[in-house]
Amino acid sequence: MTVTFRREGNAGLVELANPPVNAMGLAVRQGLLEAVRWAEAEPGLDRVVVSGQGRAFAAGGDAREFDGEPVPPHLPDVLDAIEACPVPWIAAAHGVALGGGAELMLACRYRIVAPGTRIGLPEVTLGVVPGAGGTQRLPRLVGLAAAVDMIATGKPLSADDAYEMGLVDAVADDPVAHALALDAAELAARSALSSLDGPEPDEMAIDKASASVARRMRGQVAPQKAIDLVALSVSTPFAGALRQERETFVALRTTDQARALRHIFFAERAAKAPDWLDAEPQKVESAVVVGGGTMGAGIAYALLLAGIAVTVIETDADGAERARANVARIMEASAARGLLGEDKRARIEAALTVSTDYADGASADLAIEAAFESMEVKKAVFSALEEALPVHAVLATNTSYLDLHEIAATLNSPSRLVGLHFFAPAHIMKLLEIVQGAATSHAALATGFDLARRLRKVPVLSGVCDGFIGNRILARYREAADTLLMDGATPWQIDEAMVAFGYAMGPYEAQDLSGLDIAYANRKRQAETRDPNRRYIPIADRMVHEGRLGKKTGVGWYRYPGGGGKVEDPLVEDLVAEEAHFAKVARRDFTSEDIERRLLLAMINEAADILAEGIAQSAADIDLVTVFGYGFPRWRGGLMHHADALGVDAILADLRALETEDPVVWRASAAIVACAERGIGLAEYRPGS
Ligand code: 3H9
Repeated sequence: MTVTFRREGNAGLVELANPPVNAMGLAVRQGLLEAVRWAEAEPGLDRVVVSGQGRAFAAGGDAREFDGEPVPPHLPDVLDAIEACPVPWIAAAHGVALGGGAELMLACRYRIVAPGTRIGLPEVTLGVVPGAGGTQRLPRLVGLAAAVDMIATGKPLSADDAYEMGLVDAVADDPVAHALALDAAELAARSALSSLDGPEPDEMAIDKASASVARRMRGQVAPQKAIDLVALSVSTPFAGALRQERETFVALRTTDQARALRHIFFAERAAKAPDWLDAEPQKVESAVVVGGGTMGAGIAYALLLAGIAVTVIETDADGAERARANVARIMEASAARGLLGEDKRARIEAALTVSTDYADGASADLAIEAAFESMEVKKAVFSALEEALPVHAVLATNTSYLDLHEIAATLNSPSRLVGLHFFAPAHIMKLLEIVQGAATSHAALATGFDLARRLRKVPVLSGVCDGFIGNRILARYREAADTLLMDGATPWQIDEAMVAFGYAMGPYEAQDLSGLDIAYANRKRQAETRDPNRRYIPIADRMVHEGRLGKKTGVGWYRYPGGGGKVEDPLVEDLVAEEAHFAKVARRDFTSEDIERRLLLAMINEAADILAEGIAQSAADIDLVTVFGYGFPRWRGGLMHHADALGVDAILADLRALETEDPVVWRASAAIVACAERGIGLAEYRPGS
């Protein structure tokens, strides 16, 4: 039974019982309708109290059903029946009431929530609009401005905020008991929200919401549609507006954007330790972080937030004080944003030690090395860690590029070593690449996955290769961009094309922010092993030689006068033209479509190689890496999801066409060829299959 109902005195008690979060699929909708019919037939009831079993009231419509045809009874009809029931319904919610769950509350005559409940209409984050009356009942209850803000952003409200706004009638520790104690006459006098007049017009609120989604949710279709529907509530009769809402919801469900957003939603939830791991994670109560620079301080803060005591090791006393200041700066910024209260801050400060002596971390269960990217430095760090830390401690490196196997070879027990690749800022970015070396033990891997869970990060398993999953794809993206630059495009044209695709910024602006020197050092490191037949574009090297390291030097691909916003720099165009002249390249024009196509193909082809080599476990893992670590637009579902939307046949045809231009760079990946031959998408491809 996914919905139970029983009588207690004059009250009907209805409970959603569809674990884990009471998603409102077909069985729940049928159960609710049965409960309505039961309440209608039951003599002498003066109220029906609906609540949720387990940890939530209801997480909304069952998104797993959204790929198929809608099956009746449809949620809007069920909620209409609840609203029309002669016995008044009361919502008694706890945990979360989201999407259809919040709409169920709005169909009731009275709404009570437990403290800590989150109430929201997050449909736009799944690429749809509220489809069961939310866009019409909410503005009638709380007014146009509050409703449009909540629906357009999809952000849930706290119980207190919902109460203040008038969305809920009471906040009570035991919402069901509170519902049972309500005065029956007062309850009977309450009106259904659908019978109320529409809200006062508020064009400013609508314009503000439109401007905000155009900026913050650029490229996405659902948010503006949701705003348009809320605007209808002012003067369109309820039934007609509800029909339009339903049509919009049904049409959006199967759009590419909604499919992509659902894909990422479920992929994120599926990102867990793989089934084949047969060891328990090491319990981590205290950790060592080696290196207190930007990355190390961010990692230390993330660990501290999760309740892990941290010792940051630095090379000298100045370094140790800088490390403490770096963590303090992050705390300051978090406190300023209201994310860190006084109590928690005091606890964190007490749990942080900075030191120059590895012996101060002697009781740690985990060490994360975030020191300078030099093999010699890493080797020295790990031999010191192995000497100082207990044998059970897991040793992790945050290296972005260096060979995990070479580091492991210096350890007495290489099985203790795992890669934990964080992304800057480490306390904010959700991605954690967990790198498995040939010798890495299952216990070390399990510890990495457990840590990701505690830090609320999205873990993705990666094998060992240059750059692991994410940076290896990034290197190809930049190589393809530099080739376009050499052959005729400008950095601003390339950036604009990728921003139009959906990135927050293009590859050149992004490099200016992170600094051109890091990629330069990598290219130098790779010089000896680089394929001599592969075309090499020296423009980025020349930029570094000329001191154009990016925003930190005031000039990079762009200029930043006075440390402010970016300005296109004609000197860069001259520099590029000169390099093209030296290389005897006849430059030509590229359209935005050309640019987008080439950059995406370069990334997709590299990612397909990463799959074929077994470095990534699945296409969905690559999607998570690109969305949570590299700014690939979430609403396109990640790089491989987007590739499958383009179609492997089309991708292969494009690669074959480009192969005539450069057979080394555009050689089609074996995984793409295999998918095309077998008629499957990259999502279904498994290495060795
Ligand atoms: C909607 O309501 C449309 C209506 O307006 C109109 C309809 C006609 N569907 O996240 P967790 C699964 S659209 C299906 O790990 P938490 C989830 O996949 C919906 N499944 O737990 C996972 O499965 P598994 C609007 C769902 O405690 C399990 O439940 N609602 C749904 O960290 C546990 O989830 C939303 O957008 C769903 N709607 O977080 C809310 N929700 O165990 C989306 C969850 O197999 N959901 N599952 O991996 C959330 O934000 C979070 O899941 C929630 C719980 C906060 C509820």
